[in-house]
Amino acid sequence: MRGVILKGIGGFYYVLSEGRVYACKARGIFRKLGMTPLAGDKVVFSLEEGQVRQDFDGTIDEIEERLNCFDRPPVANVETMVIVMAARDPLPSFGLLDRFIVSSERAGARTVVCVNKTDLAEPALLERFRRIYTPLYPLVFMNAERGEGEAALRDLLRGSQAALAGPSGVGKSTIANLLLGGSVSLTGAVSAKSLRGRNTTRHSELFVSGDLMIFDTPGFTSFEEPEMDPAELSSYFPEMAALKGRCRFDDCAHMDEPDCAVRQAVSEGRVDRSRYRSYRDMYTALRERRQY
Ligand SMILES: Nc1nc2c(ncn2[C@@H]2O[C@H](COP(=O)(O)OP(=O)(O)O)[C@@H](O)[C@H]2O)c(=O)[nH]1
Ligand SMILES: [Mg+2]
Ligand SMILES: [Zn+2]
Repeated sequence: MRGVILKGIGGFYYVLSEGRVYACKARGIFRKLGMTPLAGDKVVFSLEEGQVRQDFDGTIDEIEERLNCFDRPPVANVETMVIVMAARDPLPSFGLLDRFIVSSERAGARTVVCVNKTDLAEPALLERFRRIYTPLYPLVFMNAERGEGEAALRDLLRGSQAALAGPSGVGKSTIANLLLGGSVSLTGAVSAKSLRGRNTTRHSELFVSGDLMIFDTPGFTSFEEPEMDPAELSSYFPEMAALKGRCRFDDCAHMDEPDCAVRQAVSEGRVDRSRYRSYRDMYTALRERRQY
């Protein structure tokens, strides 16, 4: 049988398959290979039949190849990364947003940008988000406290394993509750309380409600600076990647080289200045770290 791991606790993995949850153990081979099954893993498992005393339903035989996986929090297969910023409280940082976006792109996730707390926003700030990000990613404006924007986000997340990432206080838990709200989790563990509030989540869990699948991920409040070759960076800025091959030098870093198509595009307003600034800041940081 095939299914997806909702969570792992105390050596048991709770696998959702065709609307039912099975408590499974993992074959010893995974430990030998140094592989830990993670919430979000797609697995093949077999049911244990005819045991005298069954304290579990099945055994995980295979873990399907992962799209991506993360250590902190420990989850696999984040298909959609919703990056949440608040319009205020806390004030957004475009540089931070772009760093989150690069991490998402690098992980091969589909990126969605969500601006919450629109009720507290200066209209000019929302306009700035709209101008910069509308051409690049799906952009959702929300007031999670009032449920505004919920339908738009729901439409984007249908059928895709999604995580909410962003600084603390921006409303990730409020949004998760809104999307999953009122539904009884298949594991019986979801409650508004477990998603909200102070109690830090000790394990990662994938919550399923109808056709939504959302990781409870208090850990996605900061990404570590991705360790990568600085030359890779521009490939995670789609508007720069689109200009690939147009610079004078094939290995142009789009920093100070002559006849750089990216800098040309910035000066003509085809690539946003704030995005380019984020690129420069990240590039410089990556290059400096390489020198040690
Ligand atoms: N004004 C306003 N407050 C919100 C909104 N969404 C969430 N909040 C509040 O912002 C605070 C932080 O929300 P929370 O979901 O815990 O943020 P998290 O740290 O990202 O999980 C809470 O007091 C929420 O009630 C919103 O759309 N507007
Ligand atoms: Mg939270
Ligand atoms: Zn260039």
